Amino acid sequence: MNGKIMQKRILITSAIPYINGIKHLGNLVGSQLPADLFARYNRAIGNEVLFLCATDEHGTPAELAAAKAGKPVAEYCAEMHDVQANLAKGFQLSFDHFGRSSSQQNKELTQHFAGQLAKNDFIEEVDEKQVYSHADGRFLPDRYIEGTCPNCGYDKARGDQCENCTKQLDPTDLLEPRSAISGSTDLEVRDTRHLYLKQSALKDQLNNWIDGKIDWPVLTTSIAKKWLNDGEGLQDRGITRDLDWGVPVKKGLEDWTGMEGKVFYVWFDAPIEYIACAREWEDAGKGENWESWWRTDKGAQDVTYYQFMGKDNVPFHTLSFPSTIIGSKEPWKLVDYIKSFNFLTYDGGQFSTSQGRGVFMDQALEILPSDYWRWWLLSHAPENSDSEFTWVNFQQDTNKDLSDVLGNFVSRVTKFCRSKFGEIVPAGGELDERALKLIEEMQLKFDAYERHMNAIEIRKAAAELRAMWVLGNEFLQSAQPWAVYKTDPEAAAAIVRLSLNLIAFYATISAPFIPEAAEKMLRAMQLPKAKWPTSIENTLHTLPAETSFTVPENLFSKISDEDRQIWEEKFSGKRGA
Ligand code: B3M
Ligand code: ZN
Repeated sequence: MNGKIMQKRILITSAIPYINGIKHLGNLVGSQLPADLFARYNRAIGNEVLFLCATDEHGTPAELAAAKAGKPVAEYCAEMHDVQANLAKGFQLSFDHFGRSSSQQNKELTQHFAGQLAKNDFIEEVDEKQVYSHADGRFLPDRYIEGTCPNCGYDKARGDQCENCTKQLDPTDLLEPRSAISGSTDLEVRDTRHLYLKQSALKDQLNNWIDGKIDWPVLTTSIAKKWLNDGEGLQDRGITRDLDWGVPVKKGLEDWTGMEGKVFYVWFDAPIEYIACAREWEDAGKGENWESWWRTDKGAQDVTYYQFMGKDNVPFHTLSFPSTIIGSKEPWKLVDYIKSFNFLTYDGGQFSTSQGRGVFMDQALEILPSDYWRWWLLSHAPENSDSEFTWVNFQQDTNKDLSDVLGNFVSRVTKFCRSKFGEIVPAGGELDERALKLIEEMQLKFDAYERHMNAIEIRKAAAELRAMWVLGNEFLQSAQPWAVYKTDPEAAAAIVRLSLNLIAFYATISAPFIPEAAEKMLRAMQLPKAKWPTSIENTLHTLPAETSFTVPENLFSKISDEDRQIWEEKFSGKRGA
């Protein structure tokens, strides 16, 4: 090696979570957590990483949640942003910046993009009819109009669909329509003008772009292709709303005649926040030259950009946001790779925010350290199909992988060494046949691990990592340093030295999955900074003989049957009930 690694520049964004409420574990594993895994891994191997996330603060749900909390919406969003930022910290999500879509930076950029799209003739003004509520003093989006279903008589049908008989509805189809916000029946159909993004005009370009992405997950490309080519194909999208809260509709700095009092649709400004967030990052003094990450005329031509999201967000990232970027005819960076996820289900059903069913981020951290959740969620990431969280499975897997395998190895090696050689890496002895075989097998697994991490094959990467932990444990079990010590202390020293080095190795390579435990292991081995292994052979000399270490505190406690039962009960229904 010439000592100089080829450093890559990696831009990573996670779908930005809605502001209205605390996210559940299904949300977490579908975007922020795998994005963090990938960011940590890339930093560890020496790449330059910019990892961005933010809260998604606009739209009707934010307004309604604020009203429910009895707070002005700006105040509500500021508070909830801090709540989410703290939970992200609790889960060790290593964002370089956690921004806000309501930022001034995003407002300017969103208006800028709209101006460019208008200039390039990708915006159409359309007159529509919409329901206005006198009592609420506002237009009501479809889902905020309720009434009786003309098809089945269900009295809580929504303006877009009856959830009882699933019939698709228009608000005007409802019998006895009323506002879902105030219950008022004083409604009127009014004319209103909206802007549409002419995505259909970009259909061929989008198709070609997606066709070039042969290495993307099938989940991502199949969803994109479906919306591009199925049925009526790509539809133009309304990008404005009659709301107070949001980015005011403007063409750059210019007012937009006929659009007074309107804001951009939340899904128009939310992805633009990925870009604005880099500018927020710079403005907050955390870095510089944000445009070098986003403008291909200013350095971003050598950036590789990865996005992480749940499958329901894929159309917005493969069609709408690229339309915004391509339609601007400016050299903004397009995404290079979209990693998307299926859903995590909860104990035979859905996680439900409205019913408080399942485990939410704050509750999870109240009962266990983040590594338990990170490990289980990532090693069961819903990559190729939905996956299910059950308490039994969570208890079994974390007890086995974290306590019985990894934790046990670390504890046995360090304690045995302390009792026989002291808290010092013992000298003497040579690696025997068994040790050499271990190194060989470990190398194969490590190579596979790196391959899967590079390809963002998360479950496969987790399986290799687990297999490496198991190898160490099996080695210790068969090498039996405690027995060998009685007749050949030197040989036992060699086994222990190798095993202590394996702890340092495990700490380094496990850190993207379980950063807190990895940190404890490193500290115990008195290694201030982990260096990513170049080969197993080399890395096993990280701790030479005579280096001192300490026995770490217990890394993982087991989840008891009793705890499991209590939690099962507690999270089965209404949150807080
Ligand atoms: N807030 C939806 C979600 O959290 C939405 C993602 C925006 S990504 C630009 O699932
Ligand atoms: Zn119905």
